[in-house]
Amino acid sequence: MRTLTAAAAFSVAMLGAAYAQVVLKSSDTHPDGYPTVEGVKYFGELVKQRTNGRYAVEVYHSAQLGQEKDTIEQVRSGVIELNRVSMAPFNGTVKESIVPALPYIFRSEDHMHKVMDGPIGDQIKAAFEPAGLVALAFYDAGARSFYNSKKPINSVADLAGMKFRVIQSDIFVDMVAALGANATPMPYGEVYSGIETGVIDGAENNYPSYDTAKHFEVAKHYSLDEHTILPEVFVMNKAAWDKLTPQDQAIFKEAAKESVAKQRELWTASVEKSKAKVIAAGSMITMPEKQGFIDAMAPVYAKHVTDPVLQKMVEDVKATK
Ligand code: GTR
Repeated sequence: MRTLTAAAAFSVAMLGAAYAQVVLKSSDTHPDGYPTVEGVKYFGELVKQRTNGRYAVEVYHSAQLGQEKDTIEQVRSGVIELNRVSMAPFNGTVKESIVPALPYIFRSEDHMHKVMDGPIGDQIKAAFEPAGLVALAFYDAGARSFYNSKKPINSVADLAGMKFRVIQSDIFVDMVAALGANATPMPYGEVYSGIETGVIDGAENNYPSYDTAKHFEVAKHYSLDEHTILPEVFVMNKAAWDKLTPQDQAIFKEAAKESVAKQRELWTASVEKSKAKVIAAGSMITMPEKQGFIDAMAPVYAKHVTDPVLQKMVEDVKATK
């Protein structure tokens, strides 16, 4: 009898634990194994451990839940609880997200880290709240550069009249126009066929994206102009966040912070791996003369940095040592 009662109590406890688990869905456009996917998985493991299994995270990689712009709507409305996306698609909704997307605003990846890990990063995080989101972490995405199927790019003049897919942000459209080329914003998932069919001449991204999205197969010329060192952002639906106890919020925050260190480590390794892979596959790399690109960006700043809040932020970024 005693054994039976104990067994019954045990299964009730198990049942209770199973029902108590809240599964949070997270989206990512990248394939399994990509540093952002692994960063969020790591976050999920820490959260699960530290909440004794009350919360778990399921990462839907490879754009299973849709293209980035659509999944941003899903996380804002609460259809999914979490999302890892680039900062650029937020440029139209979260004003402060414009700052890290500006061309050549960061002197180096180290400079970007100092800014995003400090008070300006906190200011940007806070700006996501009115959009119904809590920005949990910023992840690395290296520097974005142009690649194309037509010819090597060594200077701004070489870009004249070419057609590039850009990430969905007006900053990028205007940046490409300022360089004398044409920009078409389109979802990431359509870029490969766009280049293959000649609808566009190329796109712009970092080494790991150029590699894992297989764009290197159709665009052999990669020119490292490094126009933006654009971080990623890992966001949570604000209503879902508000349901957490303060103790659980602290667990989520700490897990997010630890996942940043993990993601950065994986990022550095993946850049090297992708670089070696695309070069071995025949990609031709050029190092264009950068100053011409930097000088061409004045109209982008003149158009997008008119708001005093943004002007101050840009100054603060520049002053960050
Ligand atoms: C990648 C980024 C993705 C996505 C993609 C794009 O570097 O990690 O989140 O924004 O670029 O260009 O659409």
